[in-house]
Amino acid sequence: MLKPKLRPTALIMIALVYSAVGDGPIKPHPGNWGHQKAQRHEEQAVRSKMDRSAQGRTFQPDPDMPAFTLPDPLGATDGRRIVTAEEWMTRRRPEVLELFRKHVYGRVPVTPYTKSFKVVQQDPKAMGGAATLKQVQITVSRGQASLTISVVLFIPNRAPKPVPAFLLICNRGPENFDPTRERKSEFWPAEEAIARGYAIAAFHNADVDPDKDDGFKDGIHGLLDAAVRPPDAWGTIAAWAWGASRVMDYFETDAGLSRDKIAVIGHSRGGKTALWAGAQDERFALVVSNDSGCAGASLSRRRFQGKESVARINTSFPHWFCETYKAYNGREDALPVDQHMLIALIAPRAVAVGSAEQDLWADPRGEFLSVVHAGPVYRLFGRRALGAAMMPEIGAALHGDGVHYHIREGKHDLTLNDWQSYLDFADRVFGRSK
Ligand code: GTR
Repeated sequence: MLKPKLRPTALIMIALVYSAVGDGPIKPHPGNWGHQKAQRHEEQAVRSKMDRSAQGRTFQPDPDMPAFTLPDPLGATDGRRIVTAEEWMTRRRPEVLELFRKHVYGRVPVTPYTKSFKVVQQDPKAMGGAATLKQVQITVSRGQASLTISVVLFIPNRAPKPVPAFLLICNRGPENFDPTRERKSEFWPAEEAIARGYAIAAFHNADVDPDKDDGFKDGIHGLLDAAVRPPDAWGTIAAWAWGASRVMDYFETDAGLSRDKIAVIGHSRGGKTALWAGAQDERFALVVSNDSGCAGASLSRRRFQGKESVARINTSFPHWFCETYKAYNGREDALPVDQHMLIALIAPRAVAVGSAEQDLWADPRGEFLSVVHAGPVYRLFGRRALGAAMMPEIGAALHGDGVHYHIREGKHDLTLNDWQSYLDFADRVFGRSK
């Protein structure tokens, strides 16, 4: 539980200049990319301490990891190399998006539907006068059937409008985004965001699609799916991502919000969802993945004991992805993509990835390396990325100008510490840093 008044963590910002060198077992693609390119660019990132645990302790390497080769984000399927930002946007990016649709998350059906927004409650003096509360219902209908996504949104009163906003795809119970603020949760620290001049919103993923393997009968699948689902039909993660875009549709109508400064954030299965939402929907200016792990930020090809594999995730959660993804159970090397390419789809927009030291199931180093290996795409846009050599120490963050990575001590969770680091990065991305 949070205390009503939260102390912002003091930031110690120091410039950290580092050059990229190899990271153990990764073999770069036989093309001229990755490490070689990164080595030529001495990169600058700004390090910020997140908490007292940042005392030079680093994440333990995994020397026994088998070697692997990543697919080249800049190698187009016709064999040509992508060398400009324009080529990436017009040729390679659509190709990579399509690969993720076809092989991992699945395709949204083209079934027509109608959509309406209703502000069902508004309180201009919420949070002791600090914020305006809006409760919004987004209703999606097809014929007589409909589905409603309930959104809780707080907008700061003492900030010039429009304001930037964070949207949490909440994969925990709705008590985590209590509109009454009687229950407070670090998972969605609304008072902290409001104090920093951000609007903050959340919806419950189950409103869009309940998180269970029910043969895609309920939720938005029940409403929009064809009678026979093809092997690349969307899974539940894609459904939640679609839901985040419907909330964005509403945001575009709300004059209090800066439509070009919207961040989408999720934790774990919600973090996978945030990445896929941000990859597809270019209206999200900042995409935040917290402890998202397998099929989120972490590289699938890194195989070491203790992390979740493609086979395991497809067995435990057979409804999360498209059917075709199961063909890669135990065959990660055969995937035409790896997760660094999902991060790259967000370029040149901002992306933030956070890990927790004890969260080996999500593979913190694999999450870091995805950000690093999305670097060649960020560099096409002249944006600083992160070099391959150094994970930040535990309890610290690295902010590039397009990408952010942090690792904090502790276990799998979305904590106030994580949020403060993401808000610090958002301040930089949205030009709000002092
Ligand atoms: C785990 C799952 C992870 C992660 C996590 C969560 O059981 O294996 O991929 O999504 O759940 O969402 O908390």
